[in-house]
Amino acid sequence: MSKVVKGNKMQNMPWEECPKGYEQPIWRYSQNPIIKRRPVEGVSRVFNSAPVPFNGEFIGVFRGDNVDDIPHLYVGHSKDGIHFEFEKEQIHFVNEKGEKVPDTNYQYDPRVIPFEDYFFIVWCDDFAGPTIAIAKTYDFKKFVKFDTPFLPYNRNGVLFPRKINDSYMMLSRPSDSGHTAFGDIFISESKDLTYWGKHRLVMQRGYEWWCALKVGAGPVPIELDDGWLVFTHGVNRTCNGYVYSIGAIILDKDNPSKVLYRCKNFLMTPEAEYETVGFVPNVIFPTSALVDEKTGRIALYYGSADTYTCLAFTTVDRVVKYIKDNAR
Ligand code: BMA
Repeated sequence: MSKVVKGNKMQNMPWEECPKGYEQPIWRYSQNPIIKRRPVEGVSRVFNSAPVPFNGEFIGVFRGDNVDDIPHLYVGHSKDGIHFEFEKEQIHFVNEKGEKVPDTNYQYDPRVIPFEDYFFIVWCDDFAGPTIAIAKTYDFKKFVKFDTPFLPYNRNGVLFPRKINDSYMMLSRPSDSGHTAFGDIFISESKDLTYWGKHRLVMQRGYEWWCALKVGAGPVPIELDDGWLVFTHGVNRTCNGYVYSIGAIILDKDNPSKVLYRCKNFLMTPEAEYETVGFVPNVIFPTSALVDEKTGRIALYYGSADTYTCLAFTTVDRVVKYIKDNAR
C-alpha cells in the first residue's frame, strides 16, 4: 500500500462515505454542486478553482467568470471546505518590490500550491495570449507576482509542492491561442523560478480515446512514499464537441518526468446533470485535492460544465489500486 508522505492534518476535511455497492474509483458528493451560479455580485460562474486548508479553516483562489464572461481570480473563505464566501474584489498583484502591477485582461484555472510556510499560485494569465503565471502569498491578502515563467501559449500549469533534486518543478500543457486541438504534459525545471529549462515530455495524449485529444495536469501532485499521484484531465473529441474526464498517473519520486503507471481508463467522466448541462456541457476539470495524511482520504475539487464547483471523494488506497490494476 502506498503511504502519503506529505498530506494535510485536518479534523474537518470535507468527507462523505462511498455509497454502498458503488464500484467506481471516485464517488461524487451527494450535495453537489457546492458552488452554484452567481455566488457573488458581478460573478456569473465559479469553477476550476483551488481551495486549501488554512489556519484550521479553508481558503482558496477561485476562477470567477464575470457578468461579461471574462474570468478573474477571487479569494474565497470557508469553515468547512464546502460552503464558501467570496471577496467582492478580484485579486490584484504586486511585484517583488511591492509595487502594483497592472491587471491583465483575464486570469483563469488557478492552482494553489502549499510550499514551506507560504503558497504559490499558478494560473493561466494574459501575456499577449494565454500563458502560465506564478505568484506567492503568505496570507491571501498580498499576492506577489513573479516574472512570467513561460512563453505563450500555455495554460494549465502546476508546481510540485517541494523542490526535487534542488529544483522547482512545473507540469504544464503547451497550447495555442484558441481551443487547442492538442495537448500533452511536459515538465520544466528551475533553480530560481525565473529561468526554466530541462523540458521533458511526461505524457502524451492519444492512446486512450478519453484523452485522445489532450491531457493536462490537474491538482498539485500528491507525494506518496513510492511516487507522485497526479490527477489529470483528458479530452475526447466527439462529433458533438469536447468531453473532459478525470484521469490519473503515478510519476517517479526522484525523476517525475518518468511515468510509472498510466491508468488506461478515466476515473470519472461527465454523468451527473450538473456535469452534462451548463455553460460548456460534458466538462469535469479537477484543480485541487486535499489529502488526509493519516487516513489517506482525498477530497477532490473539480469544475463542472464550466459552471459549478463540485466535490468528489476517494482514498489513496482505492485510487492507487485502480490505477495499478488498470495501468496501460
Ligand atoms: C480548457 C480550459 C478550461 C475549461 C475547458 C473546457 O481549455 O480553458 O478552463 O474548463 O477548456 O471549456
